[in-house]
Formats: sequence, C-alpha cells, structure tokens
Amino acid sequence: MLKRLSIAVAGGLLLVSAVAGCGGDSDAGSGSGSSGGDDKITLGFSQVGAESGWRTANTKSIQDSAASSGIDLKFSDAQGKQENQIKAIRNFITQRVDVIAFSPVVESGWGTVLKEAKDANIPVILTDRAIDDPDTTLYKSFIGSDFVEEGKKAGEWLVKEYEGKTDTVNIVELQGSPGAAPANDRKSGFADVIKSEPKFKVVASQTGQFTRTDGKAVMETFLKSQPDIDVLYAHNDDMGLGAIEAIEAAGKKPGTDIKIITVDAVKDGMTALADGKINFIVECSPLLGPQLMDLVKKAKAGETIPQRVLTEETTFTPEQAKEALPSRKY
Ligand code: GYE
Repeated sequence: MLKRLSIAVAGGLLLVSAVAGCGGDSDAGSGSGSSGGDDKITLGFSQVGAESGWRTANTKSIQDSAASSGIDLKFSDAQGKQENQIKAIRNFITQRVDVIAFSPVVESGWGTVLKEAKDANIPVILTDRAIDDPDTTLYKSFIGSDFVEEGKKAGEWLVKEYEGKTDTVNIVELQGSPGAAPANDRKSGFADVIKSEPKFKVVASQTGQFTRTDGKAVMETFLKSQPDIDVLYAHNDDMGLGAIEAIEAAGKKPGTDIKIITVDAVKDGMTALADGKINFIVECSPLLGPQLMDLVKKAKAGETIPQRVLTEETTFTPEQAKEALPSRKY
C-alpha cells in the first residue's frame, strides 16, 4: 500500500494506474502491463528473499527507485527458492509485463523459463547475480558486482596481513547459499589468491546460507572441531556477525584471536569493523535500483543496452569504516 501511495505521489499522471492496481499485490497484480494501453512501464521483479542486510537494502533501493521513476513494480519474494522464482517469472509472462528483472537464487537451471520470456518478447535483466547459461541472448543485460574480484580482494588483504610470516595460517570459511553466484565466485576468487602461498590452509569450509543464524551455528561447530583457527573468511557480513557471537561465547576475541574478513559493508558490518571485531570488509553495493530502472526504460524503448553493467566498489579497514559510517546509506 505504501508503495502504491508513493508511486501516486511521484507523478500525477500515474495516479490512475496506481489506483487501478490496488486490487492486487506483488506478482498477483492485475496486470496493467503493455496490454493496458497506457505508457506506464510495468516491471516484474523476482527477489531472492530477505536473508541479509544486503538484501533488505537492495529491495528498498529497487522499490524506491521504481516509485520515483514512475515504473509500476510487481515485486515477488522467492524466499530463497528457485522454483518460486520460476513461477514468478511465468506469472510475469502471463501478465505481459514490459520487462522482467530478477536476482537468481542459484546460477544454473534458467534456460527453459528464460526461453519462454524470450519467445514472449519480454526483455529480461539479471540483477545482482549471474546465471551460468552460455546463451547470452536469454537476457538483455546483467547489472551487478564482480564477485570473483571481491574474493580476490579478500585474499589479497590476507596475503599482505601475513607478509613475511612463515607459520601456517588456519582459515575457516563460511560460504554463501549453495549454488549462488556470489558463493561460488567469492570462494574461487579467494582460493585463487591464497593458493600462491602454501602456509594458507582452509581447514573448514561450509555454507552459512548468507544468514546470521546459520553463520553463528556453523561457526560454533568450527570452533568445536578446529582447535586452532587464525582467520575467518565469511562471504557476507551477516554470517560474520553471527560468527562473532559464537566466537565471543567461546571466550575468544573476534578481530584479535581470530581475524575476520567479510563482504558487503552494510551498516552492522561496518560498525563491527569500526569496533575492531571485523578486520577487513570488501564492499558490495546493493544500491542497484536507479541503474536498473534506467536499463528497464531503455529496454522498453527498444534501445540497445550494455550486456554487462558493473558496479563500482571499494574495501574498508577499521579506520576507513569509522570515517564512512556517518554517511553510510545502508
Ligand atoms: O552479498 C549477500 C546476499 O547476491 C550480492 O546475497 C548478493 C549477496 C550478498 O544475501 O549478503
């Protein structure tokens, strides 16, 4: 309701369609898409879920920028399940939305449904995460980060941190949700960099599902099974934050007894970094909404859009986190 209200406020012109859309919500909406005859763009968006602070900020960015761009957003939450995303995409096709965008839960298994969208002439934009299908004609563009690069940045920090030291460095890794591009790529980018020095040993690596709860639970098992952990590499802040609770409960000092590297740089992660509980964060921006809406408009207008739109990102040390925190948007 709030969303529809802000759409109405964003432009008087859109009021009629906003009111007309009140009968339905999210992907079950009444379908005021290209068949409706008005020139308002309808975007069907299937989100992964609400697993992390990153995801919450990403959802907000997409909803806010759709509203301020006057785009009618049909938002669907897949609750972490690929089957729900496939269903949502099929619904969007039936409703004849103008553009479909989605953030794929996993990398593989998209060929059939995306072929259906292509046959229906509905452009698809991959948001945040890639798919592994070699047929790049199945989507118009992919907007998001380079996750391999993020993993490499995490590894490079570690190599520097232990420069000149010869003792073995025991690393535990909390992976993102199985099969997701950021889990696969952050793992491989990191592994690629640290393999240059045999002193780095990943002694345990398991999924923490990108959530705080699982990050904490898996770290508890790591702490029990691994007597000597030097470093934790977590594929996102939330799992790192959960792990911090487990480390403290085990009587150890996060950031000191166990060094911690995470990815995302959401506010809670940055606060823990500023407090010295995390040692290094690789940024991954969730604020994809404005660029996505821009691509949606261009795709609808039939303009050629770049196949790949890369987000710009940085890294943070505790000092840099202290500086950045007051103006941090997410
Ligand atoms: O890093 C993590 C999440 O796909 C980049 O998904 C995203 C990842 C993000 O939930 O926190």
